[in-house]
Amino acid sequence: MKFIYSDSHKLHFPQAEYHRGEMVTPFEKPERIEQITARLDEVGFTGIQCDELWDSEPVLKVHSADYLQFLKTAWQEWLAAGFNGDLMAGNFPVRRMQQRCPKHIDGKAGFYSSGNDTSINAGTWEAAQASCMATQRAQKVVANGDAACLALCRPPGHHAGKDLFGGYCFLNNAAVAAQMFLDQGAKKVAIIDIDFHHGNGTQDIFYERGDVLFASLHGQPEDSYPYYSGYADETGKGDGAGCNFNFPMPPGTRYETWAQALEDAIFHIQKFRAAALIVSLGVDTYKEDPISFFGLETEDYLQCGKHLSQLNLPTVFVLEGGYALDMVGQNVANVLLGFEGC
Ligand code: 7XA
Ligand code: ZN
Repeated sequence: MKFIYSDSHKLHFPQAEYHRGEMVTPFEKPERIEQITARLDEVGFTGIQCDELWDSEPVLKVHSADYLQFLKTAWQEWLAAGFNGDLMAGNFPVRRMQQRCPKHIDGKAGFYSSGNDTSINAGTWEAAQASCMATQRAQKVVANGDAACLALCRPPGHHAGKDLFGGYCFLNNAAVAAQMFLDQGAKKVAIIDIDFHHGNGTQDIFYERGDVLFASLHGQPEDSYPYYSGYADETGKGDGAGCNFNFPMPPGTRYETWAQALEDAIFHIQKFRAAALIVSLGVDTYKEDPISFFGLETEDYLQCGKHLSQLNLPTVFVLEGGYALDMVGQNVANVLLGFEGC
């Protein structure tokens, strides 16, 4: 299998993250990609460096134009306001407040953000575009006949909504890949999100659309980020009614239980008759992940890949989370190896 990456991901390197009462080195850091690339090389996958410019057309179908403009100019506006250090949102338009975008960047940041966990620095916009471009290239590899391809995305994407960044995400790479299949003629596409965290951004984008099925397996919202979405009774609305499937699971969930949810999701995808599959591939379900609470083992990812291959669909894997640096490469590799029947 080929995997697509861009060295521009290194341009995004937030200084610190507020985590459980402390400022810490961000979990979502450049070394993640180095670890994964090294392991994928070792097991014989083919890495392709991607330097092209992105195509904004499918991106504008899943994100609003004003949000993309915000991302493009946010850093310059932050500097122009005289602020030092990374841009981080600190004020949010919560219940009963005005949903109007302020002029000042400090207010704008909160208007377009879901939390204070995701900072913007000088190279963030370029890195986010490169990450999205890697997805676009992987989608084209699959559209041109490869059974599957991995986009090694950094920053990740599944928490990015139509007009919101957060959870380390800016552009929703999985949504862009799905939109590309549709624009190329597919009638229906499925996205399965196996990251530990609920793919709230992807759900937001497709919640009222009937052309994309979204299924997410994740830590239950009672206990885990993003906290305010991911319940099983969120099933879609309007044209999208019945096309959204959430599988929230409690702390300590191990592979047997998790795999049952995977089978259920696969059953719904088969019934939907999707023409292509996008996998939001996070391996923060791993038992040693520092910010999550499931109990998957490294060998379980082989089985997971095998299950996904049962769908027998053209498949784009899009990297999301996974922060246990010593095993992140092997865990990602195992999903792909299992998918290929190794
Ligand atoms: O899949 N999403 C992630 O791995 C990022 C979760 C961000 C958690 C931040 C909580 N303050
Ligand atoms: Zn995650």
